[in-house]
Amino acid sequence: MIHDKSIAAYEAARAVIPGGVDSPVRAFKSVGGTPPFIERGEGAYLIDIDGNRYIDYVQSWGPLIFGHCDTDIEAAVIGSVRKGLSFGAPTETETELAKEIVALFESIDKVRFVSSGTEAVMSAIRLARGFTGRDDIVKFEGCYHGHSDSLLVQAGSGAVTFGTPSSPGVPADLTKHTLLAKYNDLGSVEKCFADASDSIACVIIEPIAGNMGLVPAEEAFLEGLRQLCDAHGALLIFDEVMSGFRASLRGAQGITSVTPDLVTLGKVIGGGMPVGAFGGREEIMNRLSPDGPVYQAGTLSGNPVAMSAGLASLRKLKEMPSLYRELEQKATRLVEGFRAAAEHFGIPLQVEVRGSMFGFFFNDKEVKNFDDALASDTERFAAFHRGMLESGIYLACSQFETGFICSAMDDAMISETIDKAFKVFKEIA
Ligand code: KE4
Repeated sequence: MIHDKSIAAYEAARAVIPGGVDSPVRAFKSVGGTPPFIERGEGAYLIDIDGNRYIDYVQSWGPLIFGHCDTDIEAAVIGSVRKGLSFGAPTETETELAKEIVALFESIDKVRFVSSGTEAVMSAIRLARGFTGRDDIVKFEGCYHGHSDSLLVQAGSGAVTFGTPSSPGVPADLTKHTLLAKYNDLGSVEKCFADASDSIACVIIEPIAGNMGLVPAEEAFLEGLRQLCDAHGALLIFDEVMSGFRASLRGAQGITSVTPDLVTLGKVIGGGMPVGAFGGREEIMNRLSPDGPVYQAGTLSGNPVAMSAGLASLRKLKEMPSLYRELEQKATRLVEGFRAAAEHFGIPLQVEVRGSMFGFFFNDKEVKNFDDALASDTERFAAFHRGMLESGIYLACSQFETGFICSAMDDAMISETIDKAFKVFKEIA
């Protein structure tokens, strides 16, 4: 593949944008090489400015469950744009999207929209602190909840890639209120409550972790979190920014029997436009300004164009009841194909699937938490990623991310990807 134009574009970008990107993981630092600059998307494909075509398993890190340029979402956006881009005033489209989410998530009586997952989580944490009158929060090593200060502690996703899980610029005075526990290890959470029981406002978790690679929480572990939060008067927050509408039509809550007190959402609910949301029980949500004392605001929150994209996305998902089973079957065939190909060349590979989400670790041990994930062979991951990219397969550019299947992918694409993986595993064995 030729990448001359992307190489030039990357240099030009680096002159005026830090690292040449607007989000660190896009810089390909952990896999090497120049990130392709994208010209356009087309269904399941990305086309870069050098004309290279890739089957896209990233889909903008999750939002594009129908692939690129979905005609229904496009029509909704164009229709909305023609009425104006933004009003800074209420529109009925916000109410319509809120009703769709409330109808799907029994844990959500009311929901507020913001413009990113980070904003959704930051606001949910403030609401939990305001509702309980407590300051401390519990998060899990390897879980990523966006880049707000309190949560950039042992975070996953790009923060891991850069080896600075606790970023400079975050005051220790702030992170002293962030207690760390180990994923799938209830004893580590019991210890947090033993040390700080009456000061813990909430426990926040990705119920299906997608930012240390794909690592689902065990059902008994989630049940234990529920019991601990109830026993100590803390709120349980499910961060479903990624898993919401990706693991199932009801996110992880469509798979686990555990009900959280607050939920954060994003990605798919914007259909590719900037949308985040947080929701929960009415008694908690009513504490939010303007009815309640907990302040939270945003100029472009509930932007009508973004709402229209999200509404079209969710309404389409509701009309396709068999979609998640089909996507899960494709995801399973893909990673089982990867595993068989890797093992043929003596390369140990752990694989995982939840709905349309898939992950694989270059690791000879099952991955149950962040320490397990960190023991993966990231060099071999990088070599695999480079080989697949050069073969026209666009995978998440870090071992600590998750891949996605979209409805625009057919069985031939999955077979093509497996065939190409076989060749790359042979090269890197
Ligand atoms: P954003 O602020 O990036 O919209 O959402 C933050 C966030 C919150 N919670 C979870 C569970 C998330 O996965 C994310 C963001 N996910 C990453 C991908 N691992 C976004 C990609 C990026 O940082 O560029």
